[in-house]
Amino acid sequence: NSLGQTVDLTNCDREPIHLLGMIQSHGCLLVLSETLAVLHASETAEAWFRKATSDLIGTSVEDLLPPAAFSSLKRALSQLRSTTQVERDFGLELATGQVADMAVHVTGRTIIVEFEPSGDDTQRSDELVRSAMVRLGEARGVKEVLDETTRVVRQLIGYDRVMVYRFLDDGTGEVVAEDKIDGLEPFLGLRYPPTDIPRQARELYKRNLIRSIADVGDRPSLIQPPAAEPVDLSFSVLRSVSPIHIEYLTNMGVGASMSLSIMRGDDLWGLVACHHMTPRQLSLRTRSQAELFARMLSLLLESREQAAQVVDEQRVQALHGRMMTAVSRDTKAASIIDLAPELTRLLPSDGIGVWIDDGAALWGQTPSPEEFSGIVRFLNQKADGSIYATRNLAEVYPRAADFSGRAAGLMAIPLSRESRDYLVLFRREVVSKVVWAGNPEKPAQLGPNGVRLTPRKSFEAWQEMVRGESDPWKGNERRIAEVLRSTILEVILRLTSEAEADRR
Ligand code: BLA
Repeated sequence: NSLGQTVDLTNCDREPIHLLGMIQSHGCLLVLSETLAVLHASETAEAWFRKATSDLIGTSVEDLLPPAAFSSLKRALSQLRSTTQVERDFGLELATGQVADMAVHVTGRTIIVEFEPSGDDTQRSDELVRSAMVRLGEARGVKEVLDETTRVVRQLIGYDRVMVYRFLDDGTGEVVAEDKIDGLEPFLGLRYPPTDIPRQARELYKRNLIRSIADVGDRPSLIQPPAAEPVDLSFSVLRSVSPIHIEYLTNMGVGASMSLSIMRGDDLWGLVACHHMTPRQLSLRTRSQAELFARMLSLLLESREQAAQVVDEQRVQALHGRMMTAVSRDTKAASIIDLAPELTRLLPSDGIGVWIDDGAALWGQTPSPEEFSGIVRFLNQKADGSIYATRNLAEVYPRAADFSGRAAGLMAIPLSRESRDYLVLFRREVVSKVVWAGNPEKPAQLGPNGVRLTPRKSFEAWQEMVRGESDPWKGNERRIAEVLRSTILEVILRLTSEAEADRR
């Protein structure tokens, strides 16, 4: 390959997966010049056009296609405005009598035209998408939307397993929703390291929102003649698959795979990841419907997350009110700890500690009172009056290693401007929280990179990576904490000035 070396587990984020020079063999690909002459063709094109590849090269595509198909191609080309756009048309009759679906896009100075067999799975898909969007629109919260997503996508494409895989800030991912046939081991709730979907693959999925692998056992078709600079297949609907990923899917017993990108603005929020245990070729039309669905899902999710944020703001407001009452001139730690259930609803945590005037109160899973006072001394050294958050306290405060099972990460909100008093939210080690629920049986056959490329080993790799760490404190959670902090400071300021007025 163009990396000039073998791809293995150590360098796969550098594998140029868009430059492999091959496509999946159920279709054919032509690279055309600006004058519509064939420059390169996949080996499969011989069967599609009943011509040897050497005869195809140099031929005008007009001479290869019946008039209707050719005018469809011209129409598609006239629609193209950017290099991120792929035009499609369906049910075109080719010279061989074969009925094909076509995808057309531009890369650099060349035009890429791809043909695939037209499927018979397309009849109901428009209606399925409509009905799916209605059901999804009725799902209230984010979690409900994701659960419903796995059901409707499985209905649309008929795969054995459909998951929603969400990316976390550290590049790891979590299976947050799943719908599957009985008998498959569940992956719901499991986490995976960033390497499982390497950086360049994630970049690609941001630009091309659907990735389909029709047959994991396929022998890909070479694009001929090989070019000095391999054709950029980023937007190809037939792009062949990295051998590493093929090995992963094979080890998993998967026959076909498809992923839809869920976008949040310009970021990849997650994937709808779908597996079929045997090869399965979805028509381009059904895949286009799935892509349309994913585009609408991204918008819907964004609006649901915004709604959830409004609810959070209302909760902060409500809490503000109760804080006002709890924080008084002679505030005791115990009066704030009463708010723990509400606090943990806003800022998911496993335990809470409050430290005021050398008095401590603890709630839920926390360090012991002695350990807590050690933490407070540590915080006092750090203190600059702002919020302090870490997912791995032991890294900066080694004694925390003793209690990382109970409290691996914390977020400390200073309760006074001198910042000797704190509200501390604790999170336990995430590894001890997420457990593999599935069947520990070994897969029957393994590829050259062995067990590492299986979901179970991959899960273990994630465990290694995050050992001693809690779930990260997300940006919006820090913002909520910031609001709480200023609420509390405001109250304290008012109390101080009242006290001063009393004195005068
Ligand atoms: C791609 N890896 C992917 C994709 C998924 C995963 C969903 C998108 C392509 C697809 O739809 O099949 C990962 N799939 C998972 C995970 C689960 C799952 C985590 O079902 C869990 C249930 N993969 C590895 C390692 C490497 C790797 C260690 O596990 C490299 C060292 C590479 N994964 C890899 C590459 C791709 C990929 C290169 C891109 C494939 C492509 O689009 O060509």
